Amino acid sequence: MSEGIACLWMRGGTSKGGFFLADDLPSDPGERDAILLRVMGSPDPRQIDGMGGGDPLASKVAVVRASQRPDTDVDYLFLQVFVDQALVRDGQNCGNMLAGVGPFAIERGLVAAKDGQTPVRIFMENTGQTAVATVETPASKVSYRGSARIDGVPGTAAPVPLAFQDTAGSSCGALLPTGQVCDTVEGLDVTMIDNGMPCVLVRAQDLGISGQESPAELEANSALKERVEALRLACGPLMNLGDVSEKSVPKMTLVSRASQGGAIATRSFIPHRCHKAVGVLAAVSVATACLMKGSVAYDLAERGESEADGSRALSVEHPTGEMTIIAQQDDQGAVSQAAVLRTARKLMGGQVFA
Ligand code: NQM
Repeated sequence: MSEGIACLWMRGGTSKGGFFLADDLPSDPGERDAILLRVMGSPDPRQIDGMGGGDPLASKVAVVRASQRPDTDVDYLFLQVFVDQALVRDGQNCGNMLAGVGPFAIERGLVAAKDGQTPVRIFMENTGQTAVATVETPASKVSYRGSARIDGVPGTAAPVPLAFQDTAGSSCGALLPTGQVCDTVEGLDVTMIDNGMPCVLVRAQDLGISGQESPAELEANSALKERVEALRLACGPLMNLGDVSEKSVPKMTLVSRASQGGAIATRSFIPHRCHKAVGVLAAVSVATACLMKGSVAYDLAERGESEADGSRALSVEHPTGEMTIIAQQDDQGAVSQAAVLRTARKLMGGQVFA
């Protein structure tokens, strides 16, 4: 395509990528994906011929449209453009890119800004669930500047709190797709859980590592990577995800005791590269497992006390800091709502060429 396509390039949380209006892309998914592969420069480990950053966290796309639903403002479809394979996948949400969706929707006139803060109700098309993002809009304009700080991103920016409800079973059909809080697969104890993101939790110690290694150390450990991938391929069908050999889920999350005063420590393969931080909905799923007796996370976790309103702050440690999930439990102890603080920044607006 020689004509440019309108887009904003934005950072959302600890990820970045292209934000498009659905009407600016072909409606045919095959045509759309061919364009997005060209835009990102995939497949190529360096993505040298495109906008992608040679890392799955910088090879992401958000497609946004006005919602036709009565209870949401916009629909958001997340697409993972693989870096070194010619694949574009919609089999997961992305809670980090989600942080850019509210500001983008206001910038593009899909949502009218209020003077102060503007809540944007977002239907997440990938899993059919809803999130609410609160965007700073002084004088009815999106403000990206502020004093909120999130680990994994230098400096400060305007806060974008995200609230999730009813994310259980987003892709797997049930919070615990096997019906068990713990299973043994490939000789390892695992908790297969989906509270917004299908994750396989496994104790780092059971894989012969401490769980405090850097992503570079873990990526250099080819024996570990092979074992984790074999486990992932075995868990996929058990989680109702089918053959996952060409999918970006489930995420493989190695858990260990927190070392910085948090609830638990994580190292996540997403699924082949090791996350420099942790995914938002992956952290919600980990926090949920920390509250479930019998899970591989339960005995490792420091749960602290819950507040009078039933909420509980769980700090999920990751390689570049931590992400605090505020989990709301119902009378049965199940996590019914979760909230997390993110920030976003508009980086570039213009036309991208495929
Ligand atoms: O779990 C990366 C990210 C994500 C996903 C990935 C995410 C989430 O950090 O909600 O945000 O797991 O592929 O952007």
